Amino acid sequence: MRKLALAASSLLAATLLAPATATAAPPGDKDVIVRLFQWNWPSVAKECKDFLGPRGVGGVHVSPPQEHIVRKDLGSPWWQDYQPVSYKIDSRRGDRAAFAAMVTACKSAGVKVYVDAVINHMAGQDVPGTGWAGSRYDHYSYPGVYADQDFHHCGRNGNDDIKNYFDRFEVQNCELVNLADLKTESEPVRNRIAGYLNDLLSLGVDGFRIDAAKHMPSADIGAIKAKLSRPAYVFQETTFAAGEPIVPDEYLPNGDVKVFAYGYDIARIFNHEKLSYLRTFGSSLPSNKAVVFTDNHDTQRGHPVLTHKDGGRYALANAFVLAWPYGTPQLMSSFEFGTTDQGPPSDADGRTKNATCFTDGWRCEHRWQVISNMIGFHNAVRGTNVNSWWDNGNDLITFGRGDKGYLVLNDEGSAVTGRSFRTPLPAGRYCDVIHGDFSGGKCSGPVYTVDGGGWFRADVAAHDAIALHANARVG
Ligand code: LAG
Ligand code: CA
Repeated sequence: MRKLALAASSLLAATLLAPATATAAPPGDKDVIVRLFQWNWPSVAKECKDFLGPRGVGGVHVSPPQEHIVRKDLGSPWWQDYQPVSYKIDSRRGDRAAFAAMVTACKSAGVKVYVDAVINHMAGQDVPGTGWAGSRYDHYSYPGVYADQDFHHCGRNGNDDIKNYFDRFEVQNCELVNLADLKTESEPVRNRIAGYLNDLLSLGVDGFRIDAAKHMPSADIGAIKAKLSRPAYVFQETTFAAGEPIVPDEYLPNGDVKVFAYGYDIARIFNHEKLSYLRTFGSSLPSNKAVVFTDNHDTQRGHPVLTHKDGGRYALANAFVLAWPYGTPQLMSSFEFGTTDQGPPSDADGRTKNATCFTDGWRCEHRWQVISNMIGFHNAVRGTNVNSWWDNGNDLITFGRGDKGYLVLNDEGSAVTGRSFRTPLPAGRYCDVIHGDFSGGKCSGPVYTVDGGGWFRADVAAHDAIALHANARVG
């Protein structure tokens, strides 16, 4: 199964452009974003201080902070949070004070905070209800926030739902799975949304992941962004399937876009094809506008991507993501789920429990040794180009980054033994951060000596890797 022919058109799209220099768009000198999916505010705050800051993560992408519906009858599914009821900052993850404290803690740990902003729609419930913070609502009525005239009623398909993704009008003016679709072209609606985002900015937030971006005309997002009180980093959820009229490129004037094909392509290459195909990995979108990821909360539920369930293969794929100079890497941090709808570990009231890594179903992929150590590699090689590429025409690849880093990925079914590798690194002793942690000048794993010609000798086990970089030199 592993050696399927190179046929898929998405790979062709993925290989159009050679990777450019790493000029990621998020502000600051650290660009890696970690997505702490569904983590509550005290846990995010603690993780910023204990781990994300010290490990050189640039930003944390947190789940929606606004008041949402409550579906205890369905076991409080995770997707409650994508059905806003008001813009009160009060959710299953904590109230306004807890949110503000989290932002302060992350900022003082040097980690920027990016909020998942659900602004295309409100809830999708057909019957009246009460939201998390006590706000009453009905399908097109959110007292004090929105009333019927603020919503689209597209008049199609009987129930106003989107059916035809090849019809631009329908995708942007009808309802995404029954979610009441806001008239983002209307000035009062834009002002209301901007008011919410400005409230978050006033609490110190640095930017936004724009949920369901493709369901709003790009110009509407631009008009809302123009109302922000200060500059904010924006990355947009722009899913795309071949042939659709709405393309991610349209959204570049507003900020960055998420490249979904990247995760599908990398999964296909690691699962069925050859790592040597990674030589020109990327997409037709400019590197400094692309946010890339192996998986996110949507794709890991039912799409052909690599996830924490793939174990070592997932770690190796993320090692490549972090070593390769295309796009801004976003790392996923998940909770285990048996069914698609299953929410995060919660108490009897539906409040999300503290995230405790590696227990209670919190998978904490961002803390896996390979992945977390490769954040250090990513930061060490920032701004350098790929060089010294070598592959065996199959599943063994190696490349350098400037004179700062070198990666060997062996996804062959057998070990490579006694081989010499030529790196662009200056002579010295380097910690292999795939197998060892580097701190205080010491390495807890194997150390390799690079000679004056850049060579070192090593064995690499099957489905394994070696990563050396300038900020992990021993002695
Ligand atoms: C997104 N990005 O653009 C989120 O990443 C994605 O997770 C959101 O859908 C979607 N846009 C809307 O914000 C999620 C679930 C849906 C869920 C929806 C609203 O994937 O399954 O729909 O959030 O909660 C659910 C039910 C639907 C129902 C709808 C309205 O699954 O069957 O029609 O609620 O009641
Ligand atoms: Ca819309």
